[in-house]
Amino acid sequence: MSAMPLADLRAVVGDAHVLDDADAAAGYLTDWTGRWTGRADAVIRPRTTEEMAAVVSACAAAGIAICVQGGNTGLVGGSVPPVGGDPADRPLVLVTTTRMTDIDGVDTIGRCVGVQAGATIDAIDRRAAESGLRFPVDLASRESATAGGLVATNAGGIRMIRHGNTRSQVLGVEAVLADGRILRRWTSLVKDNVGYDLPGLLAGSEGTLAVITRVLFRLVATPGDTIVSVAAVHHVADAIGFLGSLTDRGLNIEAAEIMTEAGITLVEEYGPRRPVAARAPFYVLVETSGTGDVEAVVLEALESAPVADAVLEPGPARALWAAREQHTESIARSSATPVVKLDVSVPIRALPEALAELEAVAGMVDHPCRPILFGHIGDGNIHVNLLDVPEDRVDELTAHVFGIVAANGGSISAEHGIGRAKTAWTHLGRGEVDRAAMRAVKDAFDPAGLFNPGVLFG
Ligand code: 2HG
Ligand code: ZN
Repeated sequence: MSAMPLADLRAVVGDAHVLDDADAAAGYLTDWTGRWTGRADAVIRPRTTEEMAAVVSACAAAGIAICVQGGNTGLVGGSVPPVGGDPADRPLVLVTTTRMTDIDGVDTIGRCVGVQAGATIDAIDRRAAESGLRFPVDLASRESATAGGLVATNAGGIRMIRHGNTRSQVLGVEAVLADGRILRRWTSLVKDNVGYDLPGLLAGSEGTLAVITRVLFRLVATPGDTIVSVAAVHHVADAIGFLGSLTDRGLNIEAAEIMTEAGITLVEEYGPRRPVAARAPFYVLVETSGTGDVEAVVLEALESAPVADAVLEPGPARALWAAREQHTESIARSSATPVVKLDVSVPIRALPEALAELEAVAGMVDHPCRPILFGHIGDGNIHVNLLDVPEDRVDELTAHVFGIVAANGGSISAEHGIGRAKTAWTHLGRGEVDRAAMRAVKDAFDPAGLFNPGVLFG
């Protein structure tokens, strides 16, 4: 192994974009939740795919591990290097796509747009809107979360119920392989069935197979008139019933979220007003679209559903969304310790039981901790957030949560991925043969294990 080729890297990206000073690099090394702070010998900021390829080539030749970072909004520690640096003791660099923000013109006939990996959701959606279209992936962190990160984690988000996950939006990718060669699958053809779906494989690979540098995304039509309603309900089953009565009436569900009284009370302390006057254990927010008088149909559905109280407003209804969207930040501000974030899913029919069991988890350890549950009810996806958990109780609580999830036929990672947080638990979600096949794919793409060591495989 040779020493860090800093001069070569500087020649590729420019002096200003190789940060080997601890203070300059610090902002890139702690993840959004504050739980993980990694160690890297330098932070590298390439501008183009070719620069990224040259950086990877130089690192590969010198046996240097490479961690990849987009908007650093991930919630499982996958966007920062390992705490002690590379587990195999090699030098390690963090490459960030922060300067790779170009967005092409929209192809209005093929309904797609090519973007660099560092383009944010918000910027891509604004470009799509110029052509009357919409980027089908949306998350509360839309102003920071980037294309590369969305694809690498196969992000879900609030529009997944309508359009599917990020993988379903990827028509093409450009990515740098572990030896520095550039893989390019770039076609707006919806029918193109030649061999393995490599873009689909890179989606959800969490930076362990290649560095995604550009993405060709599908765009969708904007939904026209939408109605956002928030209903207070006494039982999760009532929320599910309300959703059913909307779809039975022919409406499209654009988003369907659930919150609890504890969550709304906490968020209210940080600004957003209560969306509904009445108090109830649960609140369901649904954005609907359709043809004809959508508002009248939603009102009719609300009248037939067992809801305690409800409000509705034409979309985008940002004020109604605020209480839901500010859960993550309010929770982070309120917890005395880094929040334990367990993003799980269960079959929708199991939600009422599973939510009750998950709420009770806090009482299972001998230390007061506060659970706040919320999530994407239409996808059976619950974000279990445990506040004030001392570090030495994290594993115990995680085991309880995942036990409940497994008993209810659910998944230990619904939409955030595995990252560093869940590597010890993947056996709960994938069998031995399945894990061995994933390992074989990793070894084929990255035989020296240079990319994102410690992510996904532990
Ligand atoms: C959301 O749905 C995100 O807002 C974040 O997936 C979830 O903070 C969380 O636990
Ligand atoms: Zn979510």
